[in-house]
Amino acid sequence: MTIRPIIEVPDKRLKTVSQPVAEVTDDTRALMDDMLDTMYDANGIGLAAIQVGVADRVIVMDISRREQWHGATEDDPEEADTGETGPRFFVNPEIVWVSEETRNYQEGCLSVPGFYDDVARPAQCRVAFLDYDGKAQELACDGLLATCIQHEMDHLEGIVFLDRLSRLKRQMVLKKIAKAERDTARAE
Ligand code: QAP
Ligand code: CO
Repeated sequence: MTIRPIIEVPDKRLKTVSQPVAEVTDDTRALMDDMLDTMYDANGIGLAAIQVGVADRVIVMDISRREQWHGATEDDPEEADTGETGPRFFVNPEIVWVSEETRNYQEGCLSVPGFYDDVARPAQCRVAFLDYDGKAQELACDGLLATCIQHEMDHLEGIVFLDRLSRLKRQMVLKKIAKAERDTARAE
């Protein structure tokens, strides 16, 4: 169990399309354990392997910890108790169904620290995947779970939530990040 460094925008590696995992092995589980430690340490609710530089189709999530994450979810009564407990692991996830109904959710990302914005996505979805033990599973997702799994699956395609904002907003965020970079470089 090791905390790994999280890659941040505008690092090009975040644009990589991740590869399917041939088989869930002890190595895959070690990666998932590290990812979970890394995510908890950073107060996150979801993390894709590419965010720690591994281009495998692997995701860890724990939305029961979302009170730790200061997104705009607190005041949503619908989300008050999702009954979610503990971590979830997804290997080679595939979306097998999405609802026509969409929903706006304020998203953040451990690879875009300090920035949050609304993204519209299908409100519900069904996901097929392999679990921690390599067993095939299917899961019906709603609310934050549906939003989070779609956000994480975007990472597997090299997509960051900024790519789903307007060009103007994306440029603004990237400029701010570049400026913050310059300021720290100068201070060193
Ligand atoms: C993806 O993101 C997500 O900027 C997971 O300062 C988030 O865990 C999907 C985080 C919201 C749907 C809704 C971000 C923590 C965590 C930050 C995260 C920060 C501290 C982001
Ligand atoms: Co993310």
